[in-house]
Amino acid sequence: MELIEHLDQIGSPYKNAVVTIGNFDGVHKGHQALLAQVIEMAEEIGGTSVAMTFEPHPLRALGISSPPLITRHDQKLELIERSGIDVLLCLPFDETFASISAHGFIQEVLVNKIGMKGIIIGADYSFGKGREGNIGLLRSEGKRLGYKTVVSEWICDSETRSERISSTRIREIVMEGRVELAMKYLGRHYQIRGKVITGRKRGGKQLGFPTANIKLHDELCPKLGVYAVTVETIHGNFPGVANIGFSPTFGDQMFTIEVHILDFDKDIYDTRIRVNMVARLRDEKKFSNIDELSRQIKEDVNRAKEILKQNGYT
Ligand code: RBF
Ligand code: MG
Repeated sequence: MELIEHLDQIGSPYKNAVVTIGNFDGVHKGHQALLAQVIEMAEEIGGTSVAMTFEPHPLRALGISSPPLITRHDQKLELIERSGIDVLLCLPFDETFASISAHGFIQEVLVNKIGMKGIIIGADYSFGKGREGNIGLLRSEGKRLGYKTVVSEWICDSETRSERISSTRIREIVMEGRVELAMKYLGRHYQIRGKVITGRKRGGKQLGFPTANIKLHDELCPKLGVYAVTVETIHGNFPGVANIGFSPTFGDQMFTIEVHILDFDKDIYDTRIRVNMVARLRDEKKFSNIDELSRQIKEDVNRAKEILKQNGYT
């Protein structure tokens, strides 16, 4: 995949570019379907598949707050690359973009600069100054400028068939701790990333369950509680149990995200790890003593092992 971070990097227009534009936060099943359609149409016309997104998020660039990202820049890039798209335009949403008219954007940027011959977008997409760029405008300009416009259908929950898969919905689901459902909508487990930092050093000594404490890189944190997870480390992938919360048994009210990695004894301080949230086991509880908490964690470990085995991880 070619990554373009500024329009100036494009020398000549791409051959028969088929374009999609969006925030793609989460790169969820709906986005994946859209990207696949773009790749398919590009193949049909012997062209180039192109995805366009803005970094940082246009609302933030304008100083307006926006919800926590499901996938930050680095992960979004990886996932779009994995989709098989030829070119990713990841552009700064600067003055030029904020002030360009929808007409100007279509003609100058999409058609002249990128070489667009086809565009596939979701039904709710709008762009340009005052959001005046919409499907209607794309269609009418397409006739004049010689490109095809395709509006992509919504992808819905495969069981309920009614609930639309959207970034907004996935954010809610993750915040509710429903990581199993998030997995269905994302087509992969919800993942958090971060660096392993020094904790209170009591997990191993006092509880018998040492934990890697994570300084969260992500914006969206799942609901507090205990989860069965898989952990990607510099030493490979391992099953684990994670706790997100305040360790109320100890009463020091410090928020931590920590993971006990099963059958693991390596030093991973200061390295980056990725934690895939497979299943939610329970709420965090205040135990009357450390032994009770320790017994509960042992049970959590056994349940996690079972669940991960069922899912084919161990
Ligand atoms: N601390 C609590 O106070 N209540 C809990 O229910 C709780 N559950 C945990 C479950 C797991 C799987 C792990 C790894 C930790 C849990 N902890 C819980 C956090 C524990 O108190 C913490 O790891 C140690 O205090 C070390 O910081
Ligand atoms: Mg720890």
